Amino acid sequence: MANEEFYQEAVQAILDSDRATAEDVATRALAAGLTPADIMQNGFVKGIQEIGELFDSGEVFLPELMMAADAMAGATEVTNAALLSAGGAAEAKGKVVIGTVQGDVHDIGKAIVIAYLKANGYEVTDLGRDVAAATFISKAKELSADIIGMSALLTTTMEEQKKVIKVLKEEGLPFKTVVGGAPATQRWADQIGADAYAEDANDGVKKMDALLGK
Ligand code: B1M
Repeated sequence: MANEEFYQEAVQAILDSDRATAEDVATRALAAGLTPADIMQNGFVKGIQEIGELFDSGEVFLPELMMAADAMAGATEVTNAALLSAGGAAEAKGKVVIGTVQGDVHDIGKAIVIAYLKANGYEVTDLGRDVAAATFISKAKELSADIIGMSALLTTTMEEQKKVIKVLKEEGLPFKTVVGGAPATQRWADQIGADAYAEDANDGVKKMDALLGK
């Protein structure tokens, strides 16, 4: 089966909100030699973006969006498991605490970022979603983290990234910060004083490596 056919099946599984098929396509694509990044970026992510556009234009509603997200979560679990079994350095490059900011429940992208970080030798603590600024900071202190990673998918919740960084600066805390999520940009990161902006999971690894001199 050609790669393109897997990509189309992956897009369709998300459009159909069909978790079982999404998991099956991911499993077959990996067995056929596609990488987790290939099948995610060219297939499943395209599908969830298409659903997002349909939601935007009022052609699908929140229940459909939630079901598509569930199918996406199934595919992500399969590809993330493959990433993790392939990677893993002997000694951790650094400690990262990561979460989706307060008021925001989008966590599909964060799950992908976490899998990439772990596969590339980072010790990662997932704080989950809807994480308060105070929790990012107290967990980073408790675990002596090197980096705080914050994901935000809503223009309204991006402000939470700013809030965390403001407190860190006020308290003179040493943690590096990386911000990501669809509405975040390098400009936003500069504006709020984040140490780095990451466009996607791969970029997240690169930016954290650079911050820690790895
Ligand atoms: Co929502 N949603 N959603 N949603 N949703 C968006 C984000 C939206 C753009 C859809 C739209 O209108 N077109 C829109 C936001 C508009 C805006 O703010 N400008 C939106 C809205 C409005 C909402 C609700 C308000 C809808 C409502 O209730 N009326 C609501 C908000 C709930 C809340 O959070 N309080 C809501 C709810 C949901 C669901 C629960 C149904 C579901 C999320 C399920 C889940 O995550 N468990 C959902 C989904 C699935 C989406 C879309 C369709 C897809 C998001 C996604 O998973 N993308 C999204 C539309 C879109 O993005 N096109 C949309 C795939 C994922 C792999 O990409 O998350 O960008 P992404 O992650 C990437 C990079 O951004 C980066 O790497 C990842 C991997 O490459 N990255 C990082 C992300 N975090 C990073 C952190 C890093 C580094 C890189 O370091 C720390």
